[in-house]
Amino acid sequence: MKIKRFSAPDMRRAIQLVRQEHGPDAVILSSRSVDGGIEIVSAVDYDPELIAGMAGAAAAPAKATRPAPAVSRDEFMPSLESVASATPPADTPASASPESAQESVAADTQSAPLPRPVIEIDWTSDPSLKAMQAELSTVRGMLNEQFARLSWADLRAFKPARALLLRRVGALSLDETLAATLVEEVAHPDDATQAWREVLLGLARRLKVARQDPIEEGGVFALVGPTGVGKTTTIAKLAARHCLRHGPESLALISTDNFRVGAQRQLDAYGAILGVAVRRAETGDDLRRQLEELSDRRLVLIDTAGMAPRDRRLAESLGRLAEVGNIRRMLVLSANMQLAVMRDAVRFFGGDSLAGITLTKLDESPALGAALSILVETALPAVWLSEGQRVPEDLKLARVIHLLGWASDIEASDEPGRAPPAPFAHRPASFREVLNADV
Ligand SMILES: Nc1nc2c(ncn2[C@@H]2O[C@H](COP(=O)(O)OP(=O)(O)OP(=O)(O)O)[C@@H](O)[C@H]2O)c(=O)[nH]1
Ligand SMILES: [Mg+2]
Repeated sequence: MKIKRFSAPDMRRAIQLVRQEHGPDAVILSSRSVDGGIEIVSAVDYDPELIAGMAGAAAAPAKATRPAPAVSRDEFMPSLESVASATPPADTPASASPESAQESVAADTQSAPLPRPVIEIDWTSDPSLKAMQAELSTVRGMLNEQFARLSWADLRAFKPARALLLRRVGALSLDETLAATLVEEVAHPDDATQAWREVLLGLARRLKVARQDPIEEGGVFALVGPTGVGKTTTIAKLAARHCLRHGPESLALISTDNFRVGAQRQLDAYGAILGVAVRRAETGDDLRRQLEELSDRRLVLIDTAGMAPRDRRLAESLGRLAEVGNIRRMLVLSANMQLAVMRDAVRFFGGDSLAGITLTKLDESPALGAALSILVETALPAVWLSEGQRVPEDLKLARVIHLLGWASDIEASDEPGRAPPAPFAHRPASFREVLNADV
């Protein structure tokens, strides 16, 4: 790279000098008015990295406090034509001598006035790159589809028994990868009964449930989850069970749902029926104080406001719970939610810090696949299962056999001539026989 400083009485003359010396490829690095004329620094064989390095070094102290603006190559290096037509800025300080028409400036000179801005070209917003990106993602989608078809065709051609089994497992609406893994693990795919048993056992091995009923353990539980999944109803069911076993004195209910009119009243109504005091906590400090006062209670159940996982207020509400220690957060999910929605809820309502998952509305769920998949994916224990609106009857401590019973009975009921799902209570015995195992 060659850099030179040119001085001339006016811009037109200066440009001519640049052209004569550097030719049409010259790049103007800077221009300023000086006593009796104009001074231009230009370059040929331009090396942007060298310039950026020099400019960056020169601008380093300022960068610490304020980042340099991104400057495109065109903004940074005006063409000869645009500079020629521009008038030099009036307030630019003059210092160089006008006498010398041309003064050589070495590329490594310390004294040359070098441009200050750091060059940062944002290639990611280049339209041609964006178009290419879009095209690549279309091609990837098409390839994925082709591969998916190929694998199904291959499976049918070379492993017909597994293909049939995969179709049967598909009726459970499990996550596809989980379903494929379960089928792959089957040792006796040709024996349909044995193969189905192996699939269910594979699923059973992956499911966790609470060892003991948390109501018997006691402690402080907050039920969290999306809107309308049945948090308050589940609290009412748990409270009623607790009252039946241990009396109302050792139980307290707290509502932190301050967002909606009527939310408090719903819990108050259940509290009044059971003879249990219902408290209200508006802030983290408030909640801490209430819990201190209730430290002699065997069980404290906290009802929270139902919110969409991405709701801004969720962070505030969860922050309030996190401020106070020793609260076990129980995520409530409706079994008929889509798997993607469940994943979102797990992520936003606490992920690994959750104590477990309670599934509601099993009675309204055509398949349990999404619920079973989220339990397998998160390795969180299923705690309670709710299968209706009746308080307190329609709640059960989750057991693997219940979950599998629901899933497989619903699957079986799709077969013509099969009876619809039997009521919850009648399933386990026969199901144990099918599995021939203690789950
Ligand atoms: N079918 C059926 N309905 C249920 C079940 N659990 C709760 N419900 C009903 O679902 C509706 C919502 O229940 P709530 O307990 O108010 O739900 P929530 O999660 O507290 O709702 P928000 O506080 O608004 O977020 C009510 O009509 C309940 O009766 C269940 O297991 N099965
Ligand atoms: Mg509620």
